[in-house]
Amino acid sequence: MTASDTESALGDAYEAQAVAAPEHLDAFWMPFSANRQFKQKPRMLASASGMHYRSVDGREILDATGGLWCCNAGHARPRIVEAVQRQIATLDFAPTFQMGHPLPFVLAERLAAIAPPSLKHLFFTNSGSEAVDSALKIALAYHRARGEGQRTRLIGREKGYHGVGFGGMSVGGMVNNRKFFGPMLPGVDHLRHTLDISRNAFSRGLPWHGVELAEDLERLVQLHDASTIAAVIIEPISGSAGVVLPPAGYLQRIREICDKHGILLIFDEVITGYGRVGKAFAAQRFDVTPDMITTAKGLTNGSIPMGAVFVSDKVHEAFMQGPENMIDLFHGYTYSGHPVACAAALATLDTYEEENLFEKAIELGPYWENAVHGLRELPNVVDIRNFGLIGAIELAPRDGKPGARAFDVFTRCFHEKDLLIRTTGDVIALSPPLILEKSHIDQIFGRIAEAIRETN
Ligand code: PXG
Repeated sequence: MTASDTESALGDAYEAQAVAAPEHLDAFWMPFSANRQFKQKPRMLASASGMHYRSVDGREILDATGGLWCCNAGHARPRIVEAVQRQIATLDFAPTFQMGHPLPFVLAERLAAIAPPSLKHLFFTNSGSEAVDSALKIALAYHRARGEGQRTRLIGREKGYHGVGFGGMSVGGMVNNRKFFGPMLPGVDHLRHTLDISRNAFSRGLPWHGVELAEDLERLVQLHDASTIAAVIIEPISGSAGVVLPPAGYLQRIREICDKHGILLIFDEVITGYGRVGKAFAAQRFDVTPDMITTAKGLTNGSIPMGAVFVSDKVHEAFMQGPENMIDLFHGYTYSGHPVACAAALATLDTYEEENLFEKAIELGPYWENAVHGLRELPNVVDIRNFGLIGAIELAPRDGKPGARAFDVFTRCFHEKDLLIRTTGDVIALSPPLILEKSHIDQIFGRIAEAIRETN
């Protein structure tokens, strides 16, 4: 056997291992999962292409969740695959601490070009959680650099999800993500959430009621004093807590109050970024510009882990004072600006651009909206929410068993309907790849409707 025969035999062996159902499931402790339940009846994906996964038992599964809100351009896109393959063979790793390589510079410039005009500086991470913790640290250090180091308080919102670092968890507002882990960061407070089914059920697009909830921020300023508050972090649209939309005018009002009091505003766009709502970022769709935007997921189309914080000129400038030989931000990750992740991100941006994918949520939005609201009369449906290519169907919980009904719909969809959806509590949350066509929308809602009807 020649060396290249040996290599290709090894390649075949790796490939075979990646698509067959594994014999042993015990060692992998799965994240955010009911491990024992899963391991009794696994749901296992082996390969993917375009709008579909293929399961280890050979079924084609229609992906209505973009993986986990990441694969905005669909799966296994040729440009991304090739860019990653080439880059890993050219430069597998290079440090970015006091060293450089071209790609993060090129990528940062490309990203700045699609961001709101004042957000021109990019800090790279490996995940949304790290992007959030980086943004919170930048906010604290920004105030200190300007001589307002007493501004240390961080404000999040109920039902917010900002990942799982101690910072993101502390400003987050989902009870199960918080209650097991002790006191978290001190000096954090929360705005009330904006979900109000009693007034806004079955709203199409943004809900009309609730703009006054933005005044909560004014109330917290009265309680703590603006001089103690560093930043407010919110998702323009919350995803993990079950798709919570901002009432019309709410984000504008939050921006005004932040401006009035010198508080930084951070939009966590880990799920709304990269075309999910019909522009590159929700900030542009809602015409509200924050001081920082945190992103991940769609940045590389989910292909290689990467996150990015977009930082405003104003914030960045505060760090570029003092002696030039001083490190300006004592923060970073070994893999900040990893060459393979950068290559994946650049090819992802090319794919989005070539296929005009940031506009797809506007083009298909009305069809999507009609389709999701078409489920309104089904049993147990208590609310339907939508914006861009995001949809949520909220079911009434079973007595004493919150989440169980939606989870049954989810497993029925996977095993019997060849459809991947995502549920959180009793909410079915949908975020399909932006390459979908009307026929996929019909399939998604046809199959979900059957599953809801068959679930008691
Ligand atoms: N911020 C937001 C707004 C997110 O949605 C994170 C931060 C954390 O990103 P990482 O890359 O550290 O996971 C997220 C992640 C769901 C779901 O089903 C959403 C996320 C993750 C897993 C599931 O809604 N979002």
